[in-house]
Amino acid sequence: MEKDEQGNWVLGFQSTQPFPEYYRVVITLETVVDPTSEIHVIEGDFSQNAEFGEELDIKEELVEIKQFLFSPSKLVVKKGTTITWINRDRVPHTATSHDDVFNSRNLSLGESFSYTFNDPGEYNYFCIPHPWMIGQIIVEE
Ligand SMILES: [Cu+2]
Repeated sequence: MEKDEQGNWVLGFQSTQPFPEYYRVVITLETVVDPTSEIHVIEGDFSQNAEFGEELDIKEELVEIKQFLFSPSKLVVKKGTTITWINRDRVPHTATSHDDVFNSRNLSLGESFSYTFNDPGEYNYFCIPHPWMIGQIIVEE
């Protein structure tokens, strides 16, 4: 581990959440610990682009596609939120908006697609091979 200018320990890790990317994590330690000791983060913020000292605002959400369902099927988020869909099924699925705002194309097992919602509104989407699979994203100001 390394320390940043503020004395925070900085480490890289692969999120236990099923995000497909690595996140940088800043932990402020309230006690002195041996840097080789194992640290368990019970509560924390994470962000891909956070600067040191910046207040972290989590704007990432995950929708899992499994057993022919979008889960959660409805999400309410703030504008600027990036949503990642990941396919957990063995058959390909898509996340395709009705108005062509986003289209993941076919996602195989384990593949993911991300889209950042910068405009408030209601986005309805479905899966092209299985059009009865539907979901909704509501983006608030
Ligand atoms: Cu599908």
